[in-house]
Formats: sequence, C-alpha cells, structure tokens
Amino acid sequence: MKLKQKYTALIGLSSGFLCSAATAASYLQDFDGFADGTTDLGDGSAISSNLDIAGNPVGRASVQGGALRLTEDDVNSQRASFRIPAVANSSLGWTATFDFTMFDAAGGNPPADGFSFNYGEILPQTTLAAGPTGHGNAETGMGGTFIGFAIDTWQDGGQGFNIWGATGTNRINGNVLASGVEVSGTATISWDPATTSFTTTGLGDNATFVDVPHTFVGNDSYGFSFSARTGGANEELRIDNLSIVTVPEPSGALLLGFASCGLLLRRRR
Ligand SMILES: [Ca+2]
Ligand SMILES: [Ca+2]
Ligand SMILES: [Ca+2]
Repeated sequence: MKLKQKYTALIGLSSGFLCSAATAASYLQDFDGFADGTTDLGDGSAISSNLDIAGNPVGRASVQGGALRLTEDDVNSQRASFRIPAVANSSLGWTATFDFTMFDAAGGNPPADGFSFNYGEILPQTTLAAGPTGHGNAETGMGGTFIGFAIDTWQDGGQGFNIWGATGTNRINGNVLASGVEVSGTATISWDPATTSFTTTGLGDNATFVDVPHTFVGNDSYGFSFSARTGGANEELRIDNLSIVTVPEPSGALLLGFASCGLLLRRRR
C-alpha cells in the first residue's frame, strides 16, 4: 500500500470509529421482556443447568420475573451456568457489573454453595473442564483456563470471597448470607493485564479487592460465564442488569481518531 492510500485508509477507519462507533464493545442484559422459563435469550449466550442420572432436570436455570435465576432454594445438587460469548478487545481490559439476590429459607440447612463470575475459555458444556456436569465449579470457578471472582456462602469457616487466579490478596473471609434472609447487592469487577478489582455491596461482609496483581493472560477469544451450584444445602440465586464493557482501543488509536476526525471536520468547511 502506498503511503497516501494508507493514510487515507487510516483516516477512514479511525474517523469512522470515533464518529459512529466510539463506544466500547459491550454485552448488556437486563433479562426483561422474556417469559418466565426462558433459557434462550437469542443473543449467543447460553443458560443451562444439570440433569439427574435419569436425565430429568435438577436445576432449572431460566429467566424468572425479569432476572436470571441460576439456582432455587430447597433444591439440592443443582449445577447451573450462564455463558456469554467473547466481547471485542477483552484482552485489553474490561469492567463488569451485575445485581444479585440470594435467599435461603429459615430453618433447615444454612445456605450453599455460592457462585462465580469468570473470564476465560468458554468451552462447550459437554467438554467444560470443570465438574462432571459441565457447569463449572461455582464458588471455585469455571474450570479450563479462567480467572474467577467468587462468592462462597457455605458456612464452614471458608465462606466469603475469592479471586481465583490472583497472585496478590485473593481471599476475604466474611459473612455472606444467613439462613432465613434475602440479600441483594451489586458486584463490580474489573480486569486489565496487570491488576484486577472485585467489590460487592449489600452483603453481611463484602468483597473489597482493589487493584490486586495477577498473572492471567487475556485473549480476545475468551468469553465470560457464571457458574452456580447447590449441594446438600441450597439457596436461590438471581442475577440481573449484567453489563460487561471492554476497554475500547489503545490510547494511541484514540488520539489518532480524535486527530483525524478534527482533520475531516476542517476539510468539510
Ligand atoms: Ca431485569
Ligand atoms: Ca436455611
Ligand atoms: Ca435453603
């Protein structure tokens, strides 16, 4: 390509980016407008849950009341996942936020087990390298290659918050959810090639990880996932208002975009 052509192409690309597509790539889902029981959102994501040994559904992960219910209270041995395809430029960094509600009926067992939000390989359910049922390992992450942000509700002394894959502080023990209580809050998670952050609101204690070092290498082919489960004890988990936004472009390209857009505006006068 001759220099002049290359220059023109760059202007076209970068001004187009700035003027029509300056927003970062994103996945946004509020689960509104779907009938209760919906498991296909029609956007490339996958909501699924496990079957028992006879092939009958155990978990019934689905949209309920305008939110994604991953696990139900009073149902043991559920495994559920929600897998979201790659979002452009994820390897440069991203921020995810979502609301969650958890509930465990009074009496009986305390709540269990928890869930995670993960960034990494999104393998087909049948080959997911985590748990025999292929829905990940909930409070211990997704399996395969991933970095995971987990909330562990089982009150065995290890309840609290984890970043699976962080090399700095990766564990905060704390009270998440008591029996007979419903809690709601918001999780905010961000990742860049050097550090990661994970905070929550609304729980007894909360995640307070800020700029924790890690060695996880991102890849634009990676996707995002939730993994949740119940065991001999159980809880309801609902997710809503999920937003995943990636870093738009390296700053150099942005500056070029601004510069060339200005140049175009000038020429048009
Ligand atoms: Ca909603
Ligand atoms: Ca209980
Ligand atoms: Ca329960």
